[in-house]
Amino acid sequence: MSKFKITTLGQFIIERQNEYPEAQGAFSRLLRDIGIAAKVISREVNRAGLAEILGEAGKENIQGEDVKKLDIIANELMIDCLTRGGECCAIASEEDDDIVQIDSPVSKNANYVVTMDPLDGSSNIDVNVSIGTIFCIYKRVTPIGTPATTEDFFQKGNKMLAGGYVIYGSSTMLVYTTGNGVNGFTLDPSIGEFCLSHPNMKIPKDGKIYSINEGNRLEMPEGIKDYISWCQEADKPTNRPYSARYIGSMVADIHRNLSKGGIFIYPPTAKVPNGKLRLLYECNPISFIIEQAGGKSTTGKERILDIQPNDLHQRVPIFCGSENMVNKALEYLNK
Ligand code: AHM
Ligand code: MG
Repeated sequence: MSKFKITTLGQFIIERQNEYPEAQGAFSRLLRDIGIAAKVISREVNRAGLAEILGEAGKENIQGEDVKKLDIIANELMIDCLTRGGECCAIASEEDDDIVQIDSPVSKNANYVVTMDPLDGSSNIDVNVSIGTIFCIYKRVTPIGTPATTEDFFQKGNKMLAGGYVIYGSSTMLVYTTGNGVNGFTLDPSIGEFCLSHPNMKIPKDGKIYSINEGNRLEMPEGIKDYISWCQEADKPTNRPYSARYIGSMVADIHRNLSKGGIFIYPPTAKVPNGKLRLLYECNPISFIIEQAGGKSTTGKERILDIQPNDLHQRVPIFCGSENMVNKALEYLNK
């Protein structure tokens, strides 16, 4: 028997594709295309400091060329890979106001749409802190061969075929689910492949970490202020006080809490009554992963994945993570 035990993302997708009637070749190729884009974005993120692509878009670099911001580069790379792959007919991106139609001969029969935040955590891009890419795949609902419409994107999260994120951290990891558990792959730069490193990821039911931007505390609903106070109280049996950890990149905060247990909250505040995070690009894919890992994700009023979207850039509050912790936060919110 071979000692070569690595399972690459490509191998894994092919091995698993028979498990899903929805996930035959085309869908597998689409996931593969996202994996390719992730590798290129990872390379760009790693050499960003050298390549002068940090900072503001529109400014000139020393060669007098226009500097493109890293999130714009990531957006273009994702669109490019999805266009070349031929399986995606349209994309809704956090970076674009409207749907991006893919109008290439290879995409004529494309049956899928993708929503994405190509580079999440914009405040961390320039300062060498973990950032991420987030994506969802849906089957289109309008006829193949016609231009995609918002109808294709206004599908509830529970219709999603796949959701995932890539974290560009101390290593680059791709984590995704197709509704049958969550699997994580670490990029091995020496062979340029994502390798299965975290099979069947599960979020602990309880944790000791709460992640919320406490700078906004005075603007939060009373229930959330009280919940934060509860997290900070000393109580040995419930492992309190909890630790506060807030990176400011949703992907990184979620990835840590998924691994260790914890709760992530972006609440409604006086300034942002619907929260800050976007349903289509951020909350839906992350909620699918957290639920598939055994956790819970809600706006405080309803399950995120059951929300009927009505705007591409719709925002919703989110309480997401270890089930018991989310339930406790809801208890306070609804008091
Ligand atoms: P972005 O899409 O502009 O990067 O904003 C999303 C990010 C999330 O990654 C993070 O959780 C949140 O914004 C942090 O916001 P705040 O600084 O208001 O706490
Ligand atoms: Mg974002």
